[in-house]
Amino acid sequence: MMFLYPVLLSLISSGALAATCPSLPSSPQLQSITTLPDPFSWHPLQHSGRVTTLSDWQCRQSHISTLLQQLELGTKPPAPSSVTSTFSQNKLSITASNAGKTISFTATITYPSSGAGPYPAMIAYGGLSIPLPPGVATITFDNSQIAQQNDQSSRGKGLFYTLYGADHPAGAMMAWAWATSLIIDRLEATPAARINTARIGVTGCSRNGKGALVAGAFDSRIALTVPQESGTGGSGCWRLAAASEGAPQDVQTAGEIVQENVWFSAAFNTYANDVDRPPFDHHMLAGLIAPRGLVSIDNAGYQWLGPWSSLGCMGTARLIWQAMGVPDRMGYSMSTDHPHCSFPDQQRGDLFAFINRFMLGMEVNTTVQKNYAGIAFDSKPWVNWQVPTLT
Ligand code: MCU
Repeated sequence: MMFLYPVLLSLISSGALAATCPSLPSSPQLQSITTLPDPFSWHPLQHSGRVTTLSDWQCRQSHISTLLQQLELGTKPPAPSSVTSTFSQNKLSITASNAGKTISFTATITYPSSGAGPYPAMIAYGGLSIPLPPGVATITFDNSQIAQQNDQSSRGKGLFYTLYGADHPAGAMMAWAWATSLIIDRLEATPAARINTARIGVTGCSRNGKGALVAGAFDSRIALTVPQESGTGGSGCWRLAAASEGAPQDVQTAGEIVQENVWFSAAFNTYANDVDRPPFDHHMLAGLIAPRGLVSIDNAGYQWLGPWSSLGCMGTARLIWQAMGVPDRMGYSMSTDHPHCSFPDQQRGDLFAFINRFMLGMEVNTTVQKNYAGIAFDSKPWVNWQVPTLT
């Protein structure tokens, strides 16, 4: 005992012992929650008290990640047994094999016109629809080739499902997140590509914005996540969309979204008309990104996107960064009406502050909470929990 004591002390101070994290029950008992769920409660784990320390919060984040995968998004598989890549000109061609199946896809890099690299890089689903300051590379890949997203008939179609089988539980967004992680893996292994993998961003607009949020939530190497006009299923919360539907025009809801497309796991169909049941909402999906950088770019011009829902949902998400002591790492910008996915000048400074800080490493102020359209969200009926100061 005498000589074990110093070992014990050093284990505690290194965090190795503090990292005990109880596992969730395999079929958690869900209860109906009509407000935005408390990110800092342990529900549905039977546990007294709330999350109070940063190490508890890490554990709780892993629970939230598991629950989101189980009930909404489907599981993200680890990199398959064999992944190789070749790099030529500006193309990274990736080949992945699993259980006798092989697929290939390509990511295309557009380099800044000056400097030698390694460069920070923004991964843009389907193509870039935000401006970037000089010095940032762009990486595009065809996410719809990885998992199709035409309509309900797209379920199980795309390269991801060729590899893992058409009945894999991952919805399209989780399949794209998997491909995004593979791209980052191969960039790490390919110095000739001259990308600084500690300064990766991910973005996309609309449906691809929903996907960008998921990618950022499920790969901790992504330094900055930029969902653009992602609406319901992205920066919006299911419960808020349900509450604002029909007032005065249609807001997209979970019930509609699962009919329209295959962005979510088929497992989510059970909850699409019962959105009070999942022990999370999208403030907690966003909260998986904390303490990394997130800036949500939204557009007040389309009721279908649920602007009130996005404003309220992301404002609530920011409380998670606040609890971690870093509220300025999460930004919000809601523009006035403009055409969908055409980035307005109004939001340029808000976006660039985040890129400058998290991708270009500049010391800039990222306290960005912009609501140009002046939408009012009263959090009182929706947030009935206190924000802890995690220690
Ligand atoms: C905002 O994202 C979607 C929306 O969820 C769909 O209902 C609509 O059909 O398409 C939007 C989109 O991706 O537009 C490009």
